[in-house]
Amino acid sequence: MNRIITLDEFIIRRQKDFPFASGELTGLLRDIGVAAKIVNREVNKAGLLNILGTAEVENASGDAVQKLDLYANEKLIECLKNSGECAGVASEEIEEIITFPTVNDKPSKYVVVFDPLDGSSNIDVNVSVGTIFGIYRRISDTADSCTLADFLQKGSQLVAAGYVLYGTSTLLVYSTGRGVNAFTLDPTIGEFCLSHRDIQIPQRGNYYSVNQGYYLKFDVDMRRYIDQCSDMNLRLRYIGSMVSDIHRILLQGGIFLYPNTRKYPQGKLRLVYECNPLSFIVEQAGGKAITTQLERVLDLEVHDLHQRATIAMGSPEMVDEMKAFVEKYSGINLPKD
Ligand code: P6P
Repeated sequence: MNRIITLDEFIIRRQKDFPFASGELTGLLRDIGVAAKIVNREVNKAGLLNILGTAEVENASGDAVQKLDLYANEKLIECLKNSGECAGVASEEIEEIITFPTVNDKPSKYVVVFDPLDGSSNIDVNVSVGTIFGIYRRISDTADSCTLADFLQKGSQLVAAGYVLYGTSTLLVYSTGRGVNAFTLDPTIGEFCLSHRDIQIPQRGNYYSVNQGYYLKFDVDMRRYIDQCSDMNLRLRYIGSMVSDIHRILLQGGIFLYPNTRKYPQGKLRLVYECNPLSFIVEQAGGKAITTQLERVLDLEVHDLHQRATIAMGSPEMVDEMKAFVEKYSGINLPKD
């Protein structure tokens, strides 16, 4: 039996890979791990507490908020505020950024973006949900409070990103730009333990993941591409929880799509705290992440905390094929005559 390597031990060991690391990012990642354990404790017994159902409020994106969303949001804010390594946060659940006072007069170098409980409409039917996070180094003066500009950096500026998947087991998957590793929570010892070292996404897979119910609302090029996936006998897997759908593709290969629709002409998924962090992870695992307008997601200009984006991400060969297909059928990038 391999020796157990806990998340804390792994993060501390990896800090040695960064000659100039001074421990702040290490501390921040460990604090996120603590928040994940706290949220997991409640997610796992949500059915026993009065925290199921909607909270009768809407979030910044106009979505109905689940009670567990608010719980997860509060716990993440609490852990990050007390960490002393985070200058502020941006959350799917909150319209504006939250700036934190310095802890022990020590300025913080980082800010964190997160979706505290993605896919939360699945909670009441016991389907997996997830927390998504991204970490940026501040571009504002660390002597002052963080600013909105710290959060509107491109995804390519992320210094770390990851997700927690509250599923049949609870996994924390993260990258600091040197590959992707996953840790499974062992509830008997209360530790995340290394379970998937240096994840490499398969070059191609047998799954495509899209909300087929919107088929007639997609542009014709996307409909034809989805038809091709079906003609190639790919298997459709879509549970409406992005973290779960992406995790399957990360491990087994495939492509995840959320194209634009009439209801969401810019796409439904949020760029800052859904698409960018997950695109960072997928690229770090050797995959690709583009919009259905064929731009690299991590290169997108960010002008609003809650801006939406279309997305096609997963196995590199399948994303390349989708790109070629759309170029051929939609005239994008055809040589100008
Ligand atoms: P639809 C959950 O609300 C979410 O943000 C993602 O987790 C998920 O992939 C998507 O929306 C599901 O959206 O329109 O297919 O229900």
